[in-house]
Amino acid sequence: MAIISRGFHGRRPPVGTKLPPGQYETTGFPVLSAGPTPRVKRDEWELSVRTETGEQRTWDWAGLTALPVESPTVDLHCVTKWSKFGTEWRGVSLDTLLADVATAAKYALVRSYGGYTTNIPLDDLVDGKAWIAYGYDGGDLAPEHGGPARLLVPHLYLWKSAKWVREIELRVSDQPGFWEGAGYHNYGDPWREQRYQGD
Ligand SMILES: Nc1nc2c(c(=O)[nH]1)N[C@H]1C(S)=C(S)[C@@H](COP(=O)(O)O)O[C@H]1N2
Ligand SMILES: [Mo]
Repeated sequence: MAIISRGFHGRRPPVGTKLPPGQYETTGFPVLSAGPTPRVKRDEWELSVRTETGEQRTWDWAGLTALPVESPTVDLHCVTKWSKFGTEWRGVSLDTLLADVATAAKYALVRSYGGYTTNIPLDDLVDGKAWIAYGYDGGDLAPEHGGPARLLVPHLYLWKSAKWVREIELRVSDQPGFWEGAGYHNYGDPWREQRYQGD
């Protein structure tokens, strides 16, 4: 019988691995921010969803935290190659936020306090795949990690998980966000190693 190499050759990771190609595991929680941490007080914080017809829904802190809370435990994958397993969050599912929103949009452009933006297909924000997270590891979400609240879309590279989230604009046409417009991949699937345009 031939000797079979079980080495890691293709782009397809071994079945059962939690580590996408090119990533390494860290137990720390690095902070990656393109600018200074915006200090948004909870009593001034608001999140809006705006549709392609201009309809807008806005939640303040009391409104957000009155919604049903979920406690997802997820793995995080940053394009700078660290992955962190089993992170524990508290937040509101995007399914809950979007339940009463009528839209034919296919894309979302997410805007943060401080000016950061990122674009995500609307399909990737629904069906239990994304949250507005305001709790982390049993406590409040720290400002440097996006508190008061951030988007959490763990099946995509972590740059899609906009910290200090302020607005979700639902759009008929796609529009690149901050990193997507700077050469990063438009979609950013860590399992297909979609780091940069052309990957
Ligand atoms: N508003 C905002 N959100 C952001 C960023 C940012 O610079 N500003 N950086 C992104 C990137 S590149 C990563 S890897 C994660 C880092 O999240 P963390 O600092 O909590 O680890 O936030 C993402 N969300
Ligand atoms: Mo990142």
